[in-house]
Amino acid sequence: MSKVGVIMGSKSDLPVMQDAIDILRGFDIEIEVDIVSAHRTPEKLFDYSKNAHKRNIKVIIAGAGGAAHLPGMVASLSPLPVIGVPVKSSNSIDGWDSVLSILQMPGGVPVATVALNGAKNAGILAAQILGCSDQCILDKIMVYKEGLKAKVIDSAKGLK
Ligand code: RP5
Repeated sequence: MSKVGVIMGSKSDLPVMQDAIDILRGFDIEIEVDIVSAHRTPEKLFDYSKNAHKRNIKVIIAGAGGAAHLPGMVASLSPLPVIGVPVKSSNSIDGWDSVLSILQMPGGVPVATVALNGAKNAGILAAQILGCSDQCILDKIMVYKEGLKAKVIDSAKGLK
């Protein structure tokens, strides 16, 4: 089965990254979660990035805060699509540091960057990528979107 790799620079990122894990589990998508630090475990970063696609991982979600080099470095080494989650961490000034570190990649090395702490959307985007070649996942995404619509319509009831 195709998998999504969910990695983060520190265990302190887990409360934010849990949203990606939860939504992917909700779609019954297999995930592999790990801590990979660009600055503290550069050899592990290299090994992970060079080999993730050999374990049937199809998309990588990478979250990091502060000087957030993890998603960009993974994208530089891996052939897989990388979704970056900027995390507002203890060493972030106000979050913009993480956002810009992940967003402003040079041409040729894309990282699909979601909003600050936007791990839930990263999970949905990863599911949508897998859904391009897996009808079962695509069906679940359509059901999920119907659910979003129903919630908005319900919330408007009784307002008029
Ligand atoms: C980044 O530094 C991590 O991704 C984390 O967001 C931040 C702080 O890490 P800790 O000092 O909490 O381990 O590399």
